[in-house]
Amino acid sequence: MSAAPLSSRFELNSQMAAANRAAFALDGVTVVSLVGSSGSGKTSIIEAAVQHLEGRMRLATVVGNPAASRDAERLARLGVCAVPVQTDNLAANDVHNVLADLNLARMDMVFIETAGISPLELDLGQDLRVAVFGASGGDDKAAEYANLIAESDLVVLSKIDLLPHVTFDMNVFRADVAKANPAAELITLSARSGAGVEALLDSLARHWAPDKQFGAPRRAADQLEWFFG
Ligand SMILES: Nc1nc2c(ncn2[C@@H]2O[C@H](COP(=O)(O)OP(=O)(O)OP(=O)(O)O)[C@@H](O)[C@H]2O)c(=O)[nH]1
Ligand SMILES: [Mg+2]
Repeated sequence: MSAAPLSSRFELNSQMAAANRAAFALDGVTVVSLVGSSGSGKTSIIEAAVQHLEGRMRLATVVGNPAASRDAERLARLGVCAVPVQTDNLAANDVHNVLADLNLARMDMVFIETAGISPLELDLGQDLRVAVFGASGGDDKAAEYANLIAESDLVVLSKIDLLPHVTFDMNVFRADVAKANPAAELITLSARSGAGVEALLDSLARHWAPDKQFGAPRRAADQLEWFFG
């Protein structure tokens, strides 16, 4: 069997992403994808966010990677509904296949974690895309992944507690982020210490999109203190 041409793969993924977006909107759930290389710190960021929120918000997660069940177990230990998808490259179709497991009607927010950065499958039906980098990965990664940053709403540099121990020029990284996407906010945080996690949640609240095309009535951004406050 020959592989589908790239254009039809992109088209198929876009259609599934649109179907996901409609399903998320129907249940009034905001969906944030965390996209970044393996080991950049995505699961740790979700863990830190869950701990910071202290139950003020009902979260579900989809984790897509070749050993996803381990990440899902980490999140489940914190009481988060976590659905693993064993794959190298999470696509919108994979997310669609697990929608029923997410209990969307009972959720406020869904995080989707993926190390897949193929432009063909970048759209999973999320409202916001966060590009994740780790300080230990090097200050050249914003230039290397400029296309991902260009397609993202936010950029997170995690593991900043490691900055004293690694060679990392923040000015270089910051300038490359700004060059790739002048509109993207850069948030620096440490999932280990918790520094910056509140700033990330504040930023997500600012980007909150209550008016979805097909959506049930949503909470307006200025009514979100109940879970971010
Ligand atoms: N020092 C430090 N280590 C961190 C931090 N965040 C994550 N780590 C470590 O970095 C490693 C990878 O973190 P994960 O959160 O599992 O990374 P990931 O992006 O989810 O990785 P994949 O699921 O494999 O794509 C783990 O050993 C974490 O303990 C941080 O803020 N500071
Ligand atoms: Mg992970």
